Amino acid sequence: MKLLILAALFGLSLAQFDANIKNGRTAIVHLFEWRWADIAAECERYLGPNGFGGVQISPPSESIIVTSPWHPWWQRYQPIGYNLCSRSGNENELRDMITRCNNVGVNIYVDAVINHMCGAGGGSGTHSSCGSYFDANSKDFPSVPYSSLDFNDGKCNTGSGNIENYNDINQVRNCRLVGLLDLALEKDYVRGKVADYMNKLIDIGVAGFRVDACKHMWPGDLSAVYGRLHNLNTQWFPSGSKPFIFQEVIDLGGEPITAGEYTGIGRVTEFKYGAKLGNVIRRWNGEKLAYLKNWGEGWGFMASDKALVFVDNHDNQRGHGAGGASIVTFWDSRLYKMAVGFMLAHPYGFTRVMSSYRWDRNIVNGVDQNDWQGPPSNSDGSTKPVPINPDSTCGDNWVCEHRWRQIKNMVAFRNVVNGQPLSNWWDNGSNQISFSRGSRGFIVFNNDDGEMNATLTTGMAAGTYCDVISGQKESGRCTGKEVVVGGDGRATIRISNLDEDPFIAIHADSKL
Ligand code: ZXY
Ligand code: CA
Repeated sequence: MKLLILAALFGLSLAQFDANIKNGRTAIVHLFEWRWADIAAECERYLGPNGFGGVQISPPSESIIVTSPWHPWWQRYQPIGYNLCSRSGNENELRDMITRCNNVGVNIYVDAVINHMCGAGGGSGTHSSCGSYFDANSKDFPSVPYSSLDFNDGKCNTGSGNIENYNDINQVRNCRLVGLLDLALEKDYVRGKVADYMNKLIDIGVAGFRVDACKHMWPGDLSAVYGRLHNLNTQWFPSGSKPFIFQEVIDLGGEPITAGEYTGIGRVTEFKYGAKLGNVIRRWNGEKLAYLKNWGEGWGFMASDKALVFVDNHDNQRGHGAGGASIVTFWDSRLYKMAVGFMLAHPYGFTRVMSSYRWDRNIVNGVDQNDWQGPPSNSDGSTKPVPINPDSTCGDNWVCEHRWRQIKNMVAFRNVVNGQPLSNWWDNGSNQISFSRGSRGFIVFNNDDGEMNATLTTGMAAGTYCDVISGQKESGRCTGKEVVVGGDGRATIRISNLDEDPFIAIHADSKL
C-alpha cells in the first residue's frame, strides 16, 4: 500500500515534465506568429508526416494592439484579457487547429502570459485584438475581470514601480517588468482566473504550456496555479495525463534568481544551451567542438530531464538579452544547421526547433533597429498566410527552418535514436567530432578549416547508409552522400570544409 502511494506520488510529481508526445516523437517546433489556419494545415501536410511531436504557438489570449511601432511582435505579450482572439485568428480557428493537429498526433503547447497584463501606459479603449474595452490607467480589465485590487503595486518598493535591480528578488517578482502591470498571483482570485484560462485551453485539447516570464513570478504561486489545472482531454490523451509545463526562466548566471528554483514544478528553458553552443560553433574564445564531449550537465546545465533546449528563440534571435551575440540563427544558416543538427543528435534535454520570419534586420552599433517588427503582414497589420512553394520552402519572408531538409531529417534522426545512449565519442582534439546513439544513429562534424578524412567507429550494423544531411533516402535511393559501414562497424568519412554542410548523419532508417 505504502509502495502504491509512493508510486502514485512519484507519477504525479513527474507528470508535468512529460510532454505527452505520441508515437515516440521527440521534438517540438515553435511556429512563431503563425496563423491558426496555417498551423492546422502544417500539422496535416508536414508536421504529422515528418514526425514532429508538437507545436508551441504564440499567445492566443486577447492582447493590446500597438501601432507605434507598427504591430510589433511583442504586443502579444501584453494581454488585456483571456478571450481567445489574436492576430493568429479567432477562437473557432484556434479550436479547429487544435482538433486537426491532435487528430494527426501533433500536440499543441500554448504560450501563457500570466505574470502581467499590458503596460501601465497602454491607455484606454478598445484597441485590443478582440475589441474588448480596457483601461490601463485605472487597471481595469472588465473582460476578465481584473481591477486595481488584482495588481502588485502595493508590494513593490521601487520609486518607479518598475524592476530596477535584478539583484533584488522582491523587485523582480513584485514590481513591473518594463512597466507591464504586474498581477498579484498570490491572490486566490487571480490564481483562479489564470487557472480558468489555462483550463479552458486544456479542455479544448492542448497538451501543455510554455509559461512566459517565470523569473518574475514566485515558484509557490506558480505551483498553486499548476495544482488547479485539469487533466488533459481524454479524446486525445490517456486518462490522468497532466499538462506539460515548461517555464521560461532566463538564467545565464549572475542573478540571484536561478532556474533551479523552478525545476521542481515543471521543465525549465535552459538558456545557457544556445549561448554556449553558439560560442562553440562560432569558435569564439578558443572554444572547439571537441569540448562538447561532456555537453549537458557537465557544462553546468540543469538535469537533462528538467531541461527544455533550443539553439535560439523568438527573443534571443533578435540579438538582445538572453544570450546575446553568440546565439546562432537562420541569418547564419550554415552554422545554424550544424548547431540544430548537434542539438537533435545529442541526448540532452527536450528539444524545441525554432521557425521564424525574416525582418528588415538593420544593426547599428550592435543594436538592431528593426528587432520589434511583427510577422509578414498586410497593410492593415493583419498577418499574412504562409505560402508553400513547389520546392516545399515557404514564401513571403516566412523562414520555415523546420522545413529545411537538414533540420527536418535530424528531427527524424532523433525519433529513430530515441532512448539510445551516446556512445563511441571521437574527436581530433579540435573541431572534428563524431558520436553514435547506440546502434541506431551516427553523426560526424568537421568544423575545422581543413579537409577531414578518418576511419571512425559508427556502432551501426554493416551496410550502405544514406547521409540525411546532403540528401535523403527516396524510393530506396540516396539523393546525397553514401556511407559504407563495414563488418567491423567502421566507416571512412570524408568531409571537406567547402561542403555545403560540413556534417554527415546516418541512422537505422536511412539504410539502403
Ligand atoms: N521588448 C522591448 C520593448 C518592449 C518589449 C524591450 O526593450 N524590452 C526590455 C528588455 C526585455 O525585457 C522583457 C523580458 O520579458 C518580457 C518582456 C520584456 C516578457 C513579456 C513581455 C515583455 O520586455 O515585454 O511577456 C525579459 C525578462 C527577463 C529577462 C530578459 C527579458 O532576463 O527576465 C522586448 C520583449 C521581450 O524586448 C520579450 C517578450 C516576450 C518574451 C521574452 C522577451 O517571452 O522572453
Ligand atoms: Ca510579477
